[in-house]
Amino acid sequence: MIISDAYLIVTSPGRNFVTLKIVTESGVYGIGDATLNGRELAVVAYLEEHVLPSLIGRDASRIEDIWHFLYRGAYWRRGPVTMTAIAAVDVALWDIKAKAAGMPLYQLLGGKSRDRVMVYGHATGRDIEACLEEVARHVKEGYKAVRVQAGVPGIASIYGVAKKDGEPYEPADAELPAEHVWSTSKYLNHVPKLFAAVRERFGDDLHVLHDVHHRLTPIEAARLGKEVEPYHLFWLEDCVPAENQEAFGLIRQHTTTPLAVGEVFNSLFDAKTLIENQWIDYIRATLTHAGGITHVRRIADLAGLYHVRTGFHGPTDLSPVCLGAAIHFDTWVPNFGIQEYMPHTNATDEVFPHDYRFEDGHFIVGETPGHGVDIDESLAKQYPYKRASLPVNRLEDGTLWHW
Ligand code: CS2
Ligand code: MG
Repeated sequence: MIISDAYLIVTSPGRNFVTLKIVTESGVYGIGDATLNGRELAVVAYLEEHVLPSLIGRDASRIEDIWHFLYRGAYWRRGPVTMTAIAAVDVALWDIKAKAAGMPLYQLLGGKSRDRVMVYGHATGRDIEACLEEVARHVKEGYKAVRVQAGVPGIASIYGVAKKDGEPYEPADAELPAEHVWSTSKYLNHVPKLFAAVRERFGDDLHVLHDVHHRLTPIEAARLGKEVEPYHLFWLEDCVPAENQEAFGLIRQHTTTPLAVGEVFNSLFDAKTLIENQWIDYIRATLTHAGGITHVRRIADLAGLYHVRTGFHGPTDLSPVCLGAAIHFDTWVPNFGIQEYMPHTNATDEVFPHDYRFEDGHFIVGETPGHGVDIDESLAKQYPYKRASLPVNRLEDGTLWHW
């Protein structure tokens, strides 16, 4: 299983994706997702300049050794670019190993812990009523869990809400960072009304999630967590920026609302303190940004010791390759929580043919050897890369805040 070639496919069917393809002398190949939203070409440069040349001639079956060659051998360890690059190599190698073994990836990990994987969809609206209509659409489509995000009166543009109701939400929508304005007080005074309206309309059984998107201070998050307890959310996500893991200890003292964090994490060390102190309930770090299956498996195992479950990040800025591999991981991992699911566009799904399928609010994993996702390279060529940046956020007084 000697690696004979390794190259990147950058394509933009509606948004940018970076895919790594590793080919072995036997012709068996694997693919990995290397997409880092708004920083795609940084990962391309890291892989092409510092990783791919050293893969040629290596034994593709030695996944653990190659992982450490790229992690310990990097010297400048961790960080989103490095760990996304490592993840792309890792997932491609697991894809090769499963194909060579003639089995779907979940079998190689340890077999099924469940027959289907519960997902949560995104219900958004520029106001509460519009959001409730989106919740109703998701419930009709069979979703058992829905993330709700609505506009806030007095805030022109807010995370998670498309410019036009019913349109897909794509934050990286400008070549250079758009500048949004944020008001914590307007948000905190308004958002509990959203959850009250959802419970009023849809009752208690629907799993309701919400993403604060890194914008509160710990005591503000504690206030919000306490105020929404009557609506028993499935989770409150990213309520504060998580570089300071200890902040979650303060939030935890004040509220029983479950907490989720970690989509921006890229290694176990970003989450270790949070998990060991049981300051969170769900860990969101997913395969593409946290070093691939080899590393995320270790995060999940540590989390399992402390009653923390997985809740993989899964927006449209992660490709179907990430989603496909994640569904295999979700099907195996003992401490599975939930899988985020934002449907990709038809153009994206055509570029990335796959065997996973959505059914009644869940994903059913495919049985194709490997992770079950491929890339149509000739179709991919039809969608050239176009720089797209994530927005930035300012407070009303102009302070550069967290987006
Ligand atoms: C969000 C993401 O899905 C989520 O939970 O936090 O959509 C996030 O904004 C994007 O991945 C940023 O590229
Ligand atoms: Mg999020």
